[in-house]
Amino acid sequence: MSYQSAKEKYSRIGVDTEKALNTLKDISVSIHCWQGDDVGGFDSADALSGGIQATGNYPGKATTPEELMADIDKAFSLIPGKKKLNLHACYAIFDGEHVDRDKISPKHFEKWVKFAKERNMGLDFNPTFFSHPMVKNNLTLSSPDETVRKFWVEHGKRCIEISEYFANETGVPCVMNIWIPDGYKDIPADRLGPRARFKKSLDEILSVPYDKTKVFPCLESKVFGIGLESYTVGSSEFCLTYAAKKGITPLMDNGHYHPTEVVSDKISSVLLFNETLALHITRPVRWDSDHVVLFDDETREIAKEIIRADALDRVFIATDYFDASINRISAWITGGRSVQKTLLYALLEPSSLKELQDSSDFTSLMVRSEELKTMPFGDIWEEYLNRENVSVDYLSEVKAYEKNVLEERK
Ligand code: RNT
Ligand code: ZN
Repeated sequence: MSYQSAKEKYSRIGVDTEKALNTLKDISVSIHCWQGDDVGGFDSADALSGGIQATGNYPGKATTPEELMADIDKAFSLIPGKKKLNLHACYAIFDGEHVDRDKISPKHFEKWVKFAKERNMGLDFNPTFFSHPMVKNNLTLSSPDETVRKFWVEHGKRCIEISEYFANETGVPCVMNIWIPDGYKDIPADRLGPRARFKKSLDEILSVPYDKTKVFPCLESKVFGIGLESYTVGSSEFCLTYAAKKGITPLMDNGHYHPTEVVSDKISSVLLFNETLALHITRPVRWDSDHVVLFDDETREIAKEIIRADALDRVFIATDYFDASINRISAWITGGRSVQKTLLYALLEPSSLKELQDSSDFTSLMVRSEELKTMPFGDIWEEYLNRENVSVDYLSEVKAYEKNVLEERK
């Protein structure tokens, strides 16, 4: 009932809600596994490092692969749409023998592949260049110590092989994102050297033969990390230029820029010079705090830029945040739904707005844009959830799971 009347209202402004709903259900969003255990992983006892931080101590955190998988199942059952699972190398599962990160291989991810296949899902991957004793003086791929640099190059190479294994097994291409924390707390005496070594390391990693239709290596830039405030090796300029020159995919995380810079404004430029673009959608509060993604202005603007550019087949959309202060399953669902919601909101934007801009009718553009904000968007969203067989209210399900499963964990 309410959907029918909302549909008519949108139709009057030239928007086809059926088309929007059909497009949305096929947009794949890669959900990060690391919200489930505060970026802990299973391969080492080392604390989270690399200038990133998960704050909070909400009870019930997953501490085994089985628990994390169960939590992912719960969260995914309440997130509508097509999903991929985004894994980090530190989530390797060792049955008995333990190998270091420069020696990991597909067999350490067999259980994840089985998990993904049973759910008809693709897998994305990330080498883990942090939380490890071989991170020396906050450096990995840019280290002046050849033993350290080589160790991490090997890790990167192994991860390309694992990514190709994921793609072959699941039949879905694997997006493999390289992010290194490397940087300096205080003013460096040499800015060029570390970046030159990083460039060389990347060239070495990417020299591993891989099928470019199956593995999409990405490079994620950053502005600063905690304890690494003065200099970041993998800056925006470095990563954008490297990716464009090498024909790999640049990755933009919207927590990785100065506070008044917005990723929504960067997407169009990057799309003009790169085949593909990858995004980490997060919510920075004053810094790269990785709060849960909400249905907020900037996330909506990011979604609009993807849709307006007609670039759904060129943009890899992924989430990246970690809040340990609230129920982690709820954090996953709220963030996952928010991304989907912003995409729906963007799909419901009338193309006539562009025409108003081109005819320089900025008065009408402002008025029409404001009118859009009170359209019955919620009714279309609810219709989507119903069609996806996902309940509108997830809080009661999350609370029940907390009581029955999370509270039982010691
Ligand atoms: C860190 C980057 C990076 C990580 C994950 C865990 O600032 O955003 O993407 O969040 O790799
Ligand atoms: Zn990120």
